[in-house]
Amino acid sequence: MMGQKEELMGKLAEAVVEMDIAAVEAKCHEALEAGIPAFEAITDGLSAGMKKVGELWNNMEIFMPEVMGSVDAYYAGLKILKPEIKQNEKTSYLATVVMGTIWGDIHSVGKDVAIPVFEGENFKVIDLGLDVPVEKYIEAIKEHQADFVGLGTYMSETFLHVKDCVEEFKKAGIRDQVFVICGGPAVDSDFAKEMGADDAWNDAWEAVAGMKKLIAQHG
Ligand code: B12
Repeated sequence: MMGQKEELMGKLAEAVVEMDIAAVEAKCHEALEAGIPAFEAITDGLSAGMKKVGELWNNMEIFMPEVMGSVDAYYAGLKILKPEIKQNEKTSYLATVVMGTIWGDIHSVGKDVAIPVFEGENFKVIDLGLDVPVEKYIEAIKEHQADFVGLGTYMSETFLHVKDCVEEFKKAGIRDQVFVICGGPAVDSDFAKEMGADDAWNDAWEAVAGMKKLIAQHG
């Protein structure tokens, strides 16, 4: 059974890489019929496929049309699996994350790939959308008593907004209540920290490891 499950998850991931929506949908149904928990199919199948797409993209082995094709296949699978996540599959959340693409920036793919990866790792995520003004982050941090605020910054210029964001969080008296984390291709961990954030990653899976580390270090 173990081997069969791994094989199916491998095929699901491969179908995402191949941009094959029909195959993704078929494999998702097959996974559910085989009794594989939806959460695991998202993490080990769909997200694993997007991870591979990210690697191929970074190595310039594929280009934007392929990335977008894989994202479409990914969403087609997510549409089938997400409603099947049983409440008891999520014992308790590790932490709550409010996140969105920062103002001046409308790149959405990175955020939409990162969110299910975080959810698959048992983080509760509230998606604030695109072009998010600082006031909206502040409101959401308070409303959801967030542990993390995720700033999606996909250009050098919008990465610089992190500094203003942190200043405004301080003014609102909430800076010490949340970990401020950033993501996107243009981020740099040291520079993010210089701007007052806690950390930054250009890879959602590395971010998960880093977020768990922050929780462990600070409680
Ligand atoms: C697709 C794309 C677009 C699409 C966006 C479509 C969409 N719906 O998102 C379109 C065509 C609209 C676009 C527009 C522009 N773009 Co553009 N775009 C890209 C491109 C090619 C791919 C981005 C992408 O989807 N990557 C795939 C995802 C999965 O990767 P990712 O975003 O890094 O996300 C991963 C991690 O960063 C992490 N992550 C993501 N979010 C978060 C959040 C948190 C909190 C954490 C912890 C982690 C995390 O998880 C993901 C998985 O690991 C990049 C090139 C590149 N190298 O990235 C340029 C790029 C980002 N764009 C760029 C530019 C300049 C622009 C434009 C200004 C172009 C123009 N002159 O019009 C406009 C800006 C519009 C605006 N105001 O935002 C530049 C930015 C350069 C810079 N360093 O400043 C890039 C780098 C291209 C380049 N080399 O010049 N773009």
